[in-house]
Amino acid sequence: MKFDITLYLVKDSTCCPTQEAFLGIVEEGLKGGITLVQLREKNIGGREYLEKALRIKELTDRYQVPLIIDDRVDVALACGAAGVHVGAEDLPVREARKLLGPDRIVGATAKTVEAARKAYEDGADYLGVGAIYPTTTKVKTVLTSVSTLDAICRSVPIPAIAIGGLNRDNMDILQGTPIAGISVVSAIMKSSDPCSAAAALKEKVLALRKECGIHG
Ligand code: TZP
Ligand code: MG
Repeated sequence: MKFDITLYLVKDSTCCPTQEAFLGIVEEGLKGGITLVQLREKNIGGREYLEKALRIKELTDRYQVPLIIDDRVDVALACGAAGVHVGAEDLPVREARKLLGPDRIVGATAKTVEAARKAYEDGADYLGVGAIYPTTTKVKTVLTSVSTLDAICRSVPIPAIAIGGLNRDNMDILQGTPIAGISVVSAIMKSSDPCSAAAALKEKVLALRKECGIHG
């Protein structure tokens, strides 16, 4: 499946008091130019995960933005999502690909060139690399250097995105690194104006890509 990974919003709904508030922020971000959305829920059962996934999918469908489900291939299939994102402790990329078939998106986390190559060979469509900066988002991660990110970008033919603590004011660290996009939580979800925040982030990513000779 073709997808645009320029500005990838990752989020679980625990940030917001209600599901409506959560969806409202995501919608503002979509208006501002988010190109891909990941639903990332922890510690909930499959039924609740599916209900949340169906609600957010209704929204992303309206904006024709693909929805990715974190970890759960079963939930992704049940809600008709565009794909899944798997990390080191989740189903292996190869198994996710087998279950989802050739047409859906399989994203993988990679923190080393070796892991990136393996994920690519096993069928991943994109790589998430980070955390580039310390993050306040609840996530089990360690920092990944920009030089590792750069090496990963240059070692596989699939797009790689930077994630972790990124915002419009600290992205210059990515200058010269051929990323396909960035993934953020707080920079959009905690903004008082998620629409403008998304638009500014996107503009910045496009400028960084252009400097690297990546157009479009
Ligand atoms: N993986 C590495 S860092 C991170 C994930 C899911 C969270 C990024 O969140 P934020 O708020 O953009 O730092
Ligand atoms: Mg995971």
